[in-house]
Amino acid sequence: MLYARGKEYISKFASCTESGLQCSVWFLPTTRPLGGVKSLSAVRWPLPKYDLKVLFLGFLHPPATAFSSRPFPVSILSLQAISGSMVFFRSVAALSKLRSRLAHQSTSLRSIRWLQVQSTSDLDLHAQLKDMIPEQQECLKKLKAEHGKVQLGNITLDMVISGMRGMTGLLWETSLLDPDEGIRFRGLSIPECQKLLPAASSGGEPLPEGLLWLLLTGKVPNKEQVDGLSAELQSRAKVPEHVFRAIDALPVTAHPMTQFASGVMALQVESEFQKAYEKGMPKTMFWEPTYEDSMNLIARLPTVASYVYRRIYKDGQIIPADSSLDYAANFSHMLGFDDPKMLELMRLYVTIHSDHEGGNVSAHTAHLVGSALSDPYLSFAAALNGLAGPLHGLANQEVLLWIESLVKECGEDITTDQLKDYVWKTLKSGKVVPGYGHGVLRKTDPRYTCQREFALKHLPDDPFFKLVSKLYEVVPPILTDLGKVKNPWPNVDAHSGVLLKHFGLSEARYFTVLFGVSRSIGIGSQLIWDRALGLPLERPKSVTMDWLRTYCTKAT
Ligand code: NMX
Ligand code: MLT
Repeated sequence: MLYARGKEYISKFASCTESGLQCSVWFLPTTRPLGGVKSLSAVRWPLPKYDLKVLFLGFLHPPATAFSSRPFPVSILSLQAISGSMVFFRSVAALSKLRSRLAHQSTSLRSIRWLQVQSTSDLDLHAQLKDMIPEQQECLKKLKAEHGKVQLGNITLDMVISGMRGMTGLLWETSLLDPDEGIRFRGLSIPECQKLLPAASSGGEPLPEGLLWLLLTGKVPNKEQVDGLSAELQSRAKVPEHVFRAIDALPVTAHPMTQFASGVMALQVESEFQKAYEKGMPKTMFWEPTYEDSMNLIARLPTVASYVYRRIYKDGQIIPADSSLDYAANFSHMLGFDDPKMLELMRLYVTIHSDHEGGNVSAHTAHLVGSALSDPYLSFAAALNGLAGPLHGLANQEVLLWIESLVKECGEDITTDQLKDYVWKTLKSGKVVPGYGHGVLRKTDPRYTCQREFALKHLPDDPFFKLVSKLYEVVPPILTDLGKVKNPWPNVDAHSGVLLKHFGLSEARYFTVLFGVSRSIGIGSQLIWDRALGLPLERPKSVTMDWLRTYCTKAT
């Protein structure tokens, strides 16, 4: 047992030797698993023989480990010798060896998120995946062999006829949603991502490329890796001419989501997966062309999306890409918005809309369509059509239109009573209050909260932001009074529109396209893993009302 920083202790969990170099994993029990990253990374322990410094940090999710009977997050510190570059590279090898040994050693350790990596090949995302995939395939195989018959819950008739709410039925590696806490991307909450993922400038919003890296590998990338990925996406971003012509075939009045989804369908002509499948390839290779398609798709969407925007709202005057900019900033630039604060907003926007576990309509659709071995373009186009529904992604459009019609009716200086009347009027007309409620969340969406924080920092006096804040006070009690709404709190869509409007992107009907560009990051990442893990065709059982009646009568 060793002591570090006063009261806290670290304890060696496992170690191995590679080329004479010892490599160890240490646990640091803490209730703030990620809070101390900076100070920890500066800590040195005078361990015998080696000058060790913390280079890696991850944390083990509850439940409790061998070190405690109560559940607490545990930081895992992988210590590495730093006495010379040779040693450095050998220690990387040692760490990899240790890592795969640990994965087999303990079931609880499989939930470790390895958050830092260091080596030259680590700059290559594809190489990293290639490394990780066999390990993850083994994990899944073992899980199935050892626990295949374990029940995850009881399916009730209610679940069957109420949109499968609460029914666990999908494997989705990239993110997980907690009803109270909200989304975690590979184990990291939004504030943790804001703290840990590289930003364009110090203290800024996370770069979505960093999130893409995290979703794909489970590791927090460093700035060098993110810059490399930005460059890779840029190199893949060329959109063939026929895509623009396909969009041009639609009337300019067509909904932006229709134009966008049509553009994605036109991109499908380029599918590597389809070509490779037609030629024939072993199942173990499926993930490779899926990777190519997903990365190309993610890279090309900003160009297609901005084309749609400029075509509809700016007389078709296209703005070329700026290769000096990162993914989100370049997207904003191509749309026509170069205010540095807007670039920051776009980075935050694209990061937080990217993934929301697997059961939401768009993600689930992509997963389902992909399970038929339809390529990522076909799968994602299908997802976009789900995202275009008003109960899902289109809600961001609905929110701004709803607030604008409120202002038109009552002016900007609206009283609380007027607001209440407006909400009730909406409900009595048979409509939902857009931006409120959720199929899984039972508290305020952390994506709402981080957008609110952005507004408080950058546009505290914006009249529409003030209205959104007032609605936050007025709507939840009314929805609670209705008695049937399971979650009266705001979701991501309640806030996004007023931020975009503040910086001049005020065309509400376009908003869902932005959501779509971002969602490609989560969907694309998971599609790669779907194929890497060899997930099968999705085909749940359906039954008739007669079947249910007979079954339930017999059962009771
Ligand atoms: N306004 C009015 N009624 C609502 C609302 C709302 N915001 N939210 C739920 N309800 C109603 C819902 O329509 C249902 O009524 P009924 O029994 O008469 O059919 C009842 O409350 C129970 O619904 P819940 O179980 O609370 O919610 P459910 O899981 O079925 O639906 C949403 C979730 C998100 C579809 C629903 O809350 C909603 O329609 N919200 C408004 C639209 C919205 O903001 N969607 C965006 C979701 C996030 N996203 O980006 O995708
Ligand atoms: C999403 O981001 O997909 C929405 O919040 C809807 C959901 O999670 O069901």
